[in-house]
Amino acid sequence: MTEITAPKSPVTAEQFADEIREQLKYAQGVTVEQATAADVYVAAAKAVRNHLQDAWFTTQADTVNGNTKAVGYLSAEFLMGKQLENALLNAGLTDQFDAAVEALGFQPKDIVDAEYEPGLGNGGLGRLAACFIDSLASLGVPAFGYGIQYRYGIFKQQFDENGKQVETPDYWLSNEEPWGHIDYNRDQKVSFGGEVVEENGKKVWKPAWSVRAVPVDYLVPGYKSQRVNTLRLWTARSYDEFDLLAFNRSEYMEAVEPKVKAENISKILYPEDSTKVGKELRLEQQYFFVSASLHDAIRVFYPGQDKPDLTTFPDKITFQLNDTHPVIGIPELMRILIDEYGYDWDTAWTITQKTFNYTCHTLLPEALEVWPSSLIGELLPRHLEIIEKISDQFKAELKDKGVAENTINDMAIYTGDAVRMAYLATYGGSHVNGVAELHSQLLKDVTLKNFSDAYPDKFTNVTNGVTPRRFIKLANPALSDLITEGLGTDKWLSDLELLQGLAPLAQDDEFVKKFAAVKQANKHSFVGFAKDHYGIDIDENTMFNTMVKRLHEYKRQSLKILAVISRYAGIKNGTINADDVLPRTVFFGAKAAPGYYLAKMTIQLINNVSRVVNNDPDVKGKLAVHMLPNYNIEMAQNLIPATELDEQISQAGKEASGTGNMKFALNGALTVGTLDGANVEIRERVGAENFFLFGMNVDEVESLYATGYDPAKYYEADPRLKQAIDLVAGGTFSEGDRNAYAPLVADWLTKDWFMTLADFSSYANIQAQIEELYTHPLDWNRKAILNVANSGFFSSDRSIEDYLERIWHTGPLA
Ligand code: 9GP
Repeated sequence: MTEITAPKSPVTAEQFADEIREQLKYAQGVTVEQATAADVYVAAAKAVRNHLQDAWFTTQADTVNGNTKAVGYLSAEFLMGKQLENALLNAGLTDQFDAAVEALGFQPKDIVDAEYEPGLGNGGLGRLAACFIDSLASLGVPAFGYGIQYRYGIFKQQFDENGKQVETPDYWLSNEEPWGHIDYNRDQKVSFGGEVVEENGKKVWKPAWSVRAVPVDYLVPGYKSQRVNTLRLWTARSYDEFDLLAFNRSEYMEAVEPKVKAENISKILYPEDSTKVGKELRLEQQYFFVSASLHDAIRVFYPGQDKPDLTTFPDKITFQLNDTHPVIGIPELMRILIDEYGYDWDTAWTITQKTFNYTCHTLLPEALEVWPSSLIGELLPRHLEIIEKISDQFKAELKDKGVAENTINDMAIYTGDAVRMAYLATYGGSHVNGVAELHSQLLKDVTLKNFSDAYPDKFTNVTNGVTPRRFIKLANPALSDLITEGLGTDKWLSDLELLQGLAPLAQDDEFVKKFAAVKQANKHSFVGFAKDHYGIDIDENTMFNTMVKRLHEYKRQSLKILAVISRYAGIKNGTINADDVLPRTVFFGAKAAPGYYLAKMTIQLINNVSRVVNNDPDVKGKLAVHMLPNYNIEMAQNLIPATELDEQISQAGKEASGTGNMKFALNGALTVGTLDGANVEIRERVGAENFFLFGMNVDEVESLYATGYDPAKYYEADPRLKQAIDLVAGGTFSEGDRNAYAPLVADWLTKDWFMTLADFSSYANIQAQIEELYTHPLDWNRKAILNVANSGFFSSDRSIEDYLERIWHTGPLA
């Protein structure tokens, strides 16, 4: 094992300033006098990267030469957030950076803000992947994140004058991007299409076209671990850049067609997280990054070997399949082993099954990918054959286990018409996990029940977590300082359960007041942030009440906006005494998939409720509503620390876990929520008395479905709800146009698949309890402290330790 060399730091601030100057001068060609904040950002990023370089090389060498199995995290999304502050923190260079940029005549915040946030993920799934690679590096576990360097990330969201969502492309690479190393010499060829022929009794795939997968390496520095792992994102390039003959025939578009076709593969992140579009390109993307990554791992672990002993592959690296997106890796590894390295089927299968594990992140059946077999056959004909054979083998295995014929049919991986990727992943890997206790239980009891009956030992749970470095230390420096003061140490940043030491301080009024002051200061900062970014005025002496997440019916933004409307109507018509109303500012942040009609209409409604409420003098000072555009990591880092009440109000049994809920609890917000996803575990840990629970549980939801759900009944039964819906239907939020929200209203009254109406009364009723507590700031803040103190479990470090123990069976480098 190579000796771990300490990172080059500590450098002095002067030295760091010199390094920035050098970068500006030699790499960027600008003087300090000419430099803008954006120039200094690039220079500082490169200077930090240089400091991480040696530790990166050492970690790579130890990963290959040591005896510790590495982790390969295969994920179509890595939602990293801005990198500079995080890299500085982990490299131990924050103070030097601050002093250096000040010496150069800049404000550190302006430099950090100059970074453009890469949006290579849709939401929770991608952000979880980013937290996990941070934790792997911080724990010193050798790991590779493998994904795609999309040219366009998740769309930028704006609102038009009618409040409708408008999507614009997020061209995050339009300026210099200082973090990635593009490595043309470690490229991989990925092929598609064509046919399978028999040659000398062997199946030979003759693909029709190929693209060049070029890796772009991002350094993933661990916090205080002196380890730097790799995030390898593939970008697609063409082997045929330019067809000169076509060009000379004046066929200019044709001349670049192969290039366009190839580069399309890594062009755009699908702005979807559960519905299905753009099938072909999406499958191309999945195969592209998975095939390149598997070949890359063989290159890394068996350098220069023509005939490596790949029976040892699962001892070198274990691959985690993040949702179904990378599951095509299972037939691909089979193909590589059989066709490229000559292993027999059984040996290949043993290696493959040992190599992969699968995390399922959803409970919505429609979010488990199912590919038409015709599409797989066209794009990956050899893989389709392999999948069919896996499917047959699986059926035979189930038969041997005595599973009934009809159950075997229900469990088919390959149905003839389609391939069910979740089933392939469950059979083709060693372990399957859900992402919260309740979710894992429901996977076993419902979604993958037959599989869990047949293979009970495969199933386990790993509750999600979030990195405290980004989501407490960087997002909430004031709270971090107070925690460190309270605990007398900053070790909690790498051992989050130490937060429990804060629990007794919830009884110490002086500490509670300091905690309240931190929250107030964060609210004040957010008021400034919102003014700068969105041009809005916010009253910081109101309760900050936040609901931020993707827009989806099951998450029930509708429930929140109906409750807001009902509050508004109540104040207006006097059923609620205005003097009794606790002033609140309600924040929403949510992107809707561009093709998701009702989700987009909900955004439009929220924007228009905001317009009406915020301009109505009758409710001024009592109620304000803001739909903040383009929710992203930066907004999360600013809004979460300022939030006092967090909304986690999905229908029970639909949110697999949620991770926003963890971030809010760790930043001292109280939660109003249902018994869903990780809310269940958060409530258990922080204490039922410190969590505002409402609504039906999973069993109640199920029995209501079973007995026949009639939403109109709930509309008739609660005058508050009726009034709110009537206002929407009557045109109050559409300048009198009664049709504007008709589809949404019709859905609520006749379908309401996620039972928003059934949970409305319970949700509206709990508000009195929330507001009563809020009028006693000491009591409120005591509970908020207990939320922080008891949420240490929700560190992604703990999640990774659970994966290591339950699934990966590996650990830190020696
Ligand atoms: O919807 C889940 C969310 O509940 C969970 O927190 C996140 C990370 O595990 O994954 C989300 N799932 C997806 O985005 C698609 O399966």
